[in-house]
Order: sequence, then structure tokens, then C-alpha cells
Amino acid sequence: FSQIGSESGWRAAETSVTKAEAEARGIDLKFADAQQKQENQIKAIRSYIAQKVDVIAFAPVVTTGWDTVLKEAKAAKIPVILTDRSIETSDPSLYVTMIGSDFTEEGRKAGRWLLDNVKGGTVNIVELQGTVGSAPAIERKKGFEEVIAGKAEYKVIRSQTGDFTRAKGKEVMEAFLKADGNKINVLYAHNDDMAIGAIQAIEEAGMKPGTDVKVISVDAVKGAFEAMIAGKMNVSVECNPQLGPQLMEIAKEVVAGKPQPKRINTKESV
Ligand code: GYE
Repeated sequence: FSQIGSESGWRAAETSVTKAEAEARGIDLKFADAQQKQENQIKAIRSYIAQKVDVIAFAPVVTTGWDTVLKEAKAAKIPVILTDRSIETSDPSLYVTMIGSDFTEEGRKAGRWLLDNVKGGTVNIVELQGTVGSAPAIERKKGFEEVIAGKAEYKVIRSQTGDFTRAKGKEVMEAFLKADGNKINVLYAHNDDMAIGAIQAIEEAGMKPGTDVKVISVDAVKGAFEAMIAGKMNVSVECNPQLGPQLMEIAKEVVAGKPQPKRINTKESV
């Protein structure tokens, strides 16, 4: 299993559940953390091919640039399962299935919460995007935009990446606040870690997160619940990191030759 990194609470949960599930099922799991770098994931996949593993699973950090290494896996007859994030490829036969969330729908849920709960006059929104070129960043942005499209009072006045981390979320929010200060009514963050970093920046700027700036986020990790209880975050759209049990089941089925649907969605709410 080639993991993206350990950038967020979500990722930490996905990693620990995946490891625990493999162990519980007697599956020998080789695990590599790519520190959010595609080149490291490609290296890990190549080493799994060299080791002649039965199944390769990986969470692709970005959507493009995988075809070459996946062709090598195919040539070695090793099935590939994508977890969590999707890829763009000209040849869908390069992977068996993809297990993960519908990120576009998560973005829509965030947008719908906004329309239902923040009303009256102009609503200025700043957006903290996830990792550039990653499926969750692309799709959470798209779903949110889809819902607010044509509603002129809702304006995304700034949008920048915070790479899914607390530190970057804080840093970028500081820049947003410097530029626009109390014009900002809403923060939409593509994950909780960036939102939690941004909440700190809002407080340090002398404003009240949750009140002066409404905070909308995605993942629903423990830190988000703590922030919601403290009144500093308004909503977090659920993104379930517990893909491990399904992944291990499907890995066994794939080895046994059972056909799989091309896409397996996780069930989630708000
Ligand atoms: O939302 C974010 C993480 O791909 C669903 O990656 C995952 C995202 C998750 O860093 O916190």
C-alpha cells in the first residue's frame, strides 16, 4: 500500500485502520509513506512490482501521471486497487476498482449548508483548497461552485491552496485576512486540518471564528468536533477514512478472480 503521507487527521485515521485491518485478516501489508510526493509513490509501486506482491493498492496524491507505472504493474500481472482518490487515465483497464468518497457530493453538501444557514445580503467567501491537482481539491471545489452558481450574493473572493495541512491553512488564512479582513464572512476549507489552522489565524486577527467568520469544512475528524463544541467551527461534511476493511475484502476477492465494479463509493453524511 502506497500511502500519500501524513498530512491530516483523516490520513492518520486511514493509515491506522488500513494497518489494523490487514493484521486482523492475516494479510502481509507492505506500507510506504510518500510524504505527499508523487515521485515517492511511483518508486514504492515499482518496488512492489519488483517484490512480486499479489495486489498493489495506493492513494494517488494527484490525478494525472500514473499511466507509465500502472502499465508496468499490468505487464507484471499485478492487480491495482485505487483507494480514496481517483486518477485520470486514457486506459481504465490499468486498475481494477476505486474505493472512496464522492468528493463532488461533499462539495455540494458544503454549498447546501451555506445556502440554508448563511443568508441576507452579500456573503463573501474565502476558500482553502486541498493539494493542487488532487481529486478531493478539484471535486470539492467543483461541487461547492455548482451549488452557489447563479446566486449572485454568494461570492468566492479568494481561493488558494493550503495543501491539506494545518500550517499552510493558517498561513494562507493570515494572508486572506491581511488583504480582506472583516470583509470575509465565510471560510470554506477543503479539510478540517486547514480549517483548524485558519481558526487560529482568525482568532489572532481579533475576530471570532464561527461567528464573525462562519467556518465550513470537510472530513469530520476529532479536532473538528472539538472546534464545533467550542463554537469555532459551524459544520464539517463527513468523509469516511475507514476504507481499510473494504480494501482488504476486495483485495482478497480480486486475488480470487471475482469481478469488481469500477467505482465503490463510501456512505457519508454531514
Ligand atoms: O479529506 C484530507 C486528506 O483524500 C479524502 O486527503 C482525502 C483527503 C482528506 O489530506 O484531509
